Amino acid sequence: MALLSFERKYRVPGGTLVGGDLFDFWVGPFYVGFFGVTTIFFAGLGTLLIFYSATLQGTWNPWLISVNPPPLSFGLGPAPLEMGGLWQVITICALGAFISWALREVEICRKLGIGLHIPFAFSVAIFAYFTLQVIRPVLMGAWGHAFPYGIWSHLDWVSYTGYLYGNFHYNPAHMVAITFFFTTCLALALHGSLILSAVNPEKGKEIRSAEHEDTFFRDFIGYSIGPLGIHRLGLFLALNAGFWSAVCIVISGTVWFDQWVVWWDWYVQLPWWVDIPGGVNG
Ligand code: UQ2
Repeated sequence: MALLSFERKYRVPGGTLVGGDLFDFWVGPFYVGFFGVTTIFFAGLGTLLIFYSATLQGTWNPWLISVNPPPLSFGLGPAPLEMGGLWQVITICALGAFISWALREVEICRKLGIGLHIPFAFSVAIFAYFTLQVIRPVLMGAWGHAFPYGIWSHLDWVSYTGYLYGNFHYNPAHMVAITFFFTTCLALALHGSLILSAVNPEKGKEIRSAEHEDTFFRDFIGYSIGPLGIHRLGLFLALNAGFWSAVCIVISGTVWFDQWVVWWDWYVQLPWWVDIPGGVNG
């Protein structure tokens, strides 16, 4: 079936979570729904407020625009608009837009009768943002611990926050997160190259099938995870990358306050080598 007629066939009413059939329509190729309306509202308002914030800041240099959270002294209270209040409203708009976007994904999945894997996966990204901007600042007692909305300024925040704990690469959860990011790249490189190799046979030959893909890896390493398995693995790796990133930042400044290298003292002080000559105790 041609793609466009397929889309028309599956442009079915129903499956909405909110609003019944009130917003159950399409604009061009885009499904709207109640959450399409709320996405536009939050994204539009948030963007306008970023521009308003830039006028207060007095720069239109895109690298230098920065919407900053309130100073630490404001704690978890509301701040005046020009002193972090805009950041607070923009953060609410961002979360409103992200969550609306996820729920619009849910409605589309329900219409099509497919699983909820995509909104679930996107929710992990929202969770990582929520951890940085809400959970950790609340645990630490001030919105000022969240990151600013600016291209340059958020990089400065990452650098500052990293060095606050010495060398962030010693954070064990950071190590786990990076390992998942790298393994995600490995899996996608293997998968992308395998698929392209199968669908790009010599000129005039038929494209190769899943059996060829399996056989390549069985010949090569004695094991194939399979065409469904590689996608399960990919999703698992990618979601874990986001999840452990959230863990590595939320534990910094809430349950761990020292330099991260100090965390490894438990290893250096294991009883079987803590007292050897030339060891940490001399
Ligand atoms: C595979 C398979 C695919 C794939 C890939 C593999 C036919 C089209 C890439 C090979 C993947 C393996 C062996 C797992 C590698 C493990 C890690 C942690 C990266 O077997 O089935 O389907 O795309």
